[in-house]
Amino acid sequence: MTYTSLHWGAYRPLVENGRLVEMRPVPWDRDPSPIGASLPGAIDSPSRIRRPAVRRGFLERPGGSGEGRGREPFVEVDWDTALDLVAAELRRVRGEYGNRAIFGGSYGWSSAGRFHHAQSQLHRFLNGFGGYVSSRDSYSLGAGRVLLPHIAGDMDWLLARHTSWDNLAEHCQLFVAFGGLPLKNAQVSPGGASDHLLREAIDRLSRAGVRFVNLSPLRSDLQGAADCEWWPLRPGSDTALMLALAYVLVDEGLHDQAFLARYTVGFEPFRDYLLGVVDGQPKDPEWAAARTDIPAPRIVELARRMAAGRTMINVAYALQRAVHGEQPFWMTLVLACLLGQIGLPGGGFGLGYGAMNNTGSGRKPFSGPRLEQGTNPVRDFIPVARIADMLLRPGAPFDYDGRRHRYPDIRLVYWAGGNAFHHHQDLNRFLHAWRRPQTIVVHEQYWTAQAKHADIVLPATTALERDDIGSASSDRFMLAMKRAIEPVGEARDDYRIFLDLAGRLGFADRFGEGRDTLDWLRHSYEGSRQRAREQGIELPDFEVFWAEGCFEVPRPAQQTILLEEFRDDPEAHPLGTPSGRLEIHSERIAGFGYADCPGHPVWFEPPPPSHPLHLISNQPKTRLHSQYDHGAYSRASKIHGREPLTLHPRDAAARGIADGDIVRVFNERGALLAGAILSEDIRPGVVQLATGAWYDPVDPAEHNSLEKHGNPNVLTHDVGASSLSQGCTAHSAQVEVERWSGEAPPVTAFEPPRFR
Ligand SMILES: Nc1nc2c(c(=O)[nH]1)N[C@H]1C(S)=C(S)[C@@H](COP(=O)(O)OP(=O)(O)OC[C@H]3O[C@@H](n4cnc5c(=O)[nH]c(N)nc54)[C@H](O)[C@@H]3O)O[C@H]1N2
Ligand SMILES: Nc1nc2c(c(=O)[nH]1)N[C@H]1C(S)=C(S)[C@@H](COP(=O)(O)OP(=O)(O)OC[C@H]3O[C@@H](n4cnc5c(=O)[nH]c(N)nc54)[C@H](O)[C@@H]3O)O[C@H]1N2
Ligand SMILES: [Mo]
Repeated sequence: MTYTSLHWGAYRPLVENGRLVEMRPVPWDRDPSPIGASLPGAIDSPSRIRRPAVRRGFLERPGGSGEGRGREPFVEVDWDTALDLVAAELRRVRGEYGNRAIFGGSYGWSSAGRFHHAQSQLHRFLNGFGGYVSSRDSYSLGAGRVLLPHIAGDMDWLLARHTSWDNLAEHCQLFVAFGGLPLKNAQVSPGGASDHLLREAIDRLSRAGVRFVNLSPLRSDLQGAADCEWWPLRPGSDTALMLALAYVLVDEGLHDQAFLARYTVGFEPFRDYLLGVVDGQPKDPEWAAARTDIPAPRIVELARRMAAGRTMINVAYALQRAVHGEQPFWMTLVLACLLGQIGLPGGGFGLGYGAMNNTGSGRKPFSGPRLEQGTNPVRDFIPVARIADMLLRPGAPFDYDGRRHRYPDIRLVYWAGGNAFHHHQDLNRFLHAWRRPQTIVVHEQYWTAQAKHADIVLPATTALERDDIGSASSDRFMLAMKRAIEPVGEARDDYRIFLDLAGRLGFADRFGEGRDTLDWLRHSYEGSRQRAREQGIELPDFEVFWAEGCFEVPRPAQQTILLEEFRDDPEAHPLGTPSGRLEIHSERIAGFGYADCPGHPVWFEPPPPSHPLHLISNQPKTRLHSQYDHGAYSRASKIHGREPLTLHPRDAAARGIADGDIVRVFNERGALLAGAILSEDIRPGVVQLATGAWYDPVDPAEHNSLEKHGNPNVLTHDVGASSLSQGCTAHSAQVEVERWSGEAPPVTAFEPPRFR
């Protein structure tokens, strides 16, 4: 059987006359994602990169000015010319500036197959070449990933052990969801989502009588629950609401003092802040009502309900993708500590149920096949979202997780499997930064803005065009992904590209170890067999797996309960925190002395808004990030070819905007065009524009050019969440919206660049 594992599901490709005609969902998937339908047609569309290409000015003067990026036409060249040029540039830059001048962070999701994971391939290659400046953490969980080890434990460790849905269905009574449980997001898990769980889980919990509270500016963030209240709180105010809930629990003596004493440290200093002993301001429901727009009596009532039964408190990743994003995550943990249900069935806390399909699956998190990356001799790194700062301010200091570092001086950027013109904030600022390096090499499948803004573009195969293994943590199936179609145009596997480069640079043996792709699959499969065995999972022989096409990871007999062992015996199973316990106050974080992230959770009063509408640039329902924005499913959602912007009818009326109008959305950083959708299901004062529309400026030669397709990152703010994490803060942005009355410029995002 031939399967293709994508981040949004497993499919059986239907190929006729060598062309992909349909992606059929696998029969066992309970809720297949329609995003698969975007592949046929897109894979060999005009957006596909078919041949290696070099920016004209770069071909004339390699390593010269970067000002022509995104502006000059490309020249298509043959593979040997392109690879010789890349090898020569790598050698030149290393010779002149050293490996510390090469940035290989290359953030991005690339594709689901584990061997052809582009970022891993690049890292292995650059390590073999003597190292590179790397990036840390993620755009997903920038603040959370740095905070959690100080106060509860490693983020991945926690995520892989979340209380399973079956346990919640039996024991949970109240599910309080900050940022909801978005079905749109649970289409996806990194590495694959072979069986979609969330819709059935919400249904099961509903039938078991679980009551849901959706605390979110969008009603659609929690759908399908029988008993669900929607509390449209003010975006960015969750910490104030959580503090007031905590206040009621403590004020009314509903907090679990025995739990606090045995399993936590640092309640007292936090309590003094909560009750206003420190600053004269109790964080009571009246105080929070003014900041959240949730009436004080409702806050009191919710706190009492939370203490009266078994309660799960869940927080969407989105809340920490904001200025001071550490605070709502920390407060989620503190609230759960006060309720004292951590480690018990059906209660405690969740960090992103609904953000990814596999969270709560209850399957053993055995680590599947992976490519060894080797070791990186270069120590320099950046927190991933500080890329524009790095390129604009070489040598400048930055704070991160208790230490001060300096930005390296980057001359060559190498990217494979990510799209910074999708993921980074304040793209107009980023464009300036992106013109600074001497050389930018990009491997891509499609003519994304990132490819269009590179010097040397090498065409990569898609998952359908190569053999691979699909496997994701806590997923149900491991899949044999067999090539379904021939490579489109002259596309090559990232592996082969790096192998050929390594040959030119004299380390092909070290990089390729004499293996072909199938040898590598066998080799990495054997590695995962060992790790599986440690979890009590017996994988079949590779040949058997490859012939059968799939392996179902057995479900453990027992339900999973997060931190159950810690609760049973905290001395025998201490957490990875400095105290071994949950930290309501962290001595370590306090010791860092950061004014923007003190030793316990606090509320930071937001500055007055620069514009009247809060922008939510959340994850898109119709694609993964920017991937397959040019596919049928994503394009069907557009309005006059532009990304839909949802706003409340009241805000629309005040601006003379009707449903279906083209609107201009702007702030001090940039402006874009989008198509208006009017909805009562969004909080007034908030507009929502999903991420992922391919960046499409009217005139690439112009500074701050109007973006005409609806990429929200021309509006978002490029500042770190705090000195602790430097996480990205996409959700802290305000905008104004107006009707666009002129002729609308045509969308050209999906057209290839000009060629000479
Ligand atoms: N405003 C705002 N911005 C955000 C967010 C937000 O909430 N709001 N969310 C952030 C988050 S959480 C994330 S994770 C990031 C996501 O940002 P990215 O992960 O960078 O986004 P993708 O669109 O998945 O980019 C992956 C790219 O890899 C290419 N690709 C796929 N497979 C291969 C391959 O095999 N080889 C090669 N060479 N290329 C391949 C795809 O064509 C695509 O262009 O965005 C962040 N940006
Ligand atoms: N279909 C699809 N699924 C995806 C992805 C995708 O691109 N497409 N991306 C995947 C990735 S990489 C990640 S990291 C996860 C991200 O998972 P999340 O970060 O949780 O996803 P978002 O959609 O950004 O946010 C979830 C919801 O939080 C709400 N929200 C935003 N700000 C606030 C706030 O201040 N307070 C409250 N209470 N709510 C707020 C928004 O209404 C939003 O719909 O999703 C994954 N799932
Ligand atoms: Mo993410």
